[in-house]
Amino acid sequence: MTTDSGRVAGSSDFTPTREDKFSFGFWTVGWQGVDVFGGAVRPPLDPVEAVHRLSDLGAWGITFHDDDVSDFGTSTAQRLEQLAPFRKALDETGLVVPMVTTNLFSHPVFRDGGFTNNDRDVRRYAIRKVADNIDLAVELGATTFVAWGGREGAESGAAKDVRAALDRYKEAFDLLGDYVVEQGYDLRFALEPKPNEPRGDILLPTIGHALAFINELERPELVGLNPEVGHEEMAGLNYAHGIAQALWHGKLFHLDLNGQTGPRYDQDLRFGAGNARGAFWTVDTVETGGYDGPRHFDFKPPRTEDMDGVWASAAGCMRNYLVLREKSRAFRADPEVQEALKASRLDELAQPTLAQGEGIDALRAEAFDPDEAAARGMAFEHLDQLALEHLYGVR
Ligand SMILES: [Mn+2]
Repeated sequence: MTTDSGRVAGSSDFTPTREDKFSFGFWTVGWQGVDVFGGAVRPPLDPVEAVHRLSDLGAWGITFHDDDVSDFGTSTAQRLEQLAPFRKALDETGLVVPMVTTNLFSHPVFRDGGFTNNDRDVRRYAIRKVADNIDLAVELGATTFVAWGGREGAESGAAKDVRAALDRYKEAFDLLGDYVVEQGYDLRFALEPKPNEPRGDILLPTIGHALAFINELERPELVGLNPEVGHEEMAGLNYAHGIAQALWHGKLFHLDLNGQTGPRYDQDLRFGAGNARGAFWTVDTVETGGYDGPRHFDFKPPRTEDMDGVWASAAGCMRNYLVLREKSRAFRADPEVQEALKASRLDELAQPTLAQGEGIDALRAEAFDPDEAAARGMAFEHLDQLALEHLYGVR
């Protein structure tokens, strides 16, 4: 059966739609390729053009840092005025702004960070800058405010008293949480962990560190996570496991999808490039784990690319997600996979270890033969082979 558009019903041509909720940071397609070894390779991108091009590609949303769309130091009122053409483009296309974030890392004043800068004057300025940008975010309809503390960290030991810095980090989020509640804003914060780069060591380096920090805040319900694929993989961690735990805590407020090849500099490859197997399990976890927020891409089209390459890279992020989503669905629907899951006792893992009313005594009374249990294989290799065959496209 085919639809009007010629698509075969029940199969996908991997064309993104608004329902897929794909969003892009303006700084991704707008990245001019400036890195530590070289200057710009591409012209500046007009945010209005970014909105139209992303909309044409099938995206649903666009996000930005305050200083992406107007100069550092611009007041909120001036920013809103300057954003008039951008907002017109949003209206024309139907693209939304689900998230906004603040740049507390580019200007030299943030050389030692914002909220945890040793310089108290800078900390006071950083909080003010974020409060101003929260006003802007709400004005544009954003409900998530991402906080990446890229310069909150150190290169040397005595330079940063980590416990004092965490006190100041908490102070900032407590204050901003109060601000959001007092203003009646429908806005939640999403912390973005990263282990290093640009600082030698960044505070809240992983999902786990950030989750523990959130529990120390005065309004933990307002604060969750924005985990990035590359940031976890830079630390050698399993991103799918990380977001699964964030979901378990009810803290997966937002996502940064991109590609990374193991522990090295932050590559920000398009989603699906780099660790392809990790990308498969990422999509499987996002799609089956109860996450319904934006599928947000935070990647950097490599410096090798001209603007045609940039748009090809952006389209590739969405296409790879849809390809992997179809593979994940096919994997879950495969009767042989369902048998293999049972053979690997995933259904048993879902059962409580003790039955209702049982205690330690029941366990002590049990006749259990460790040698007999030790002889049972887990059958995980067959299960994983089936997953790889779906990923490799031979099932
Ligand atoms: Mn990154």
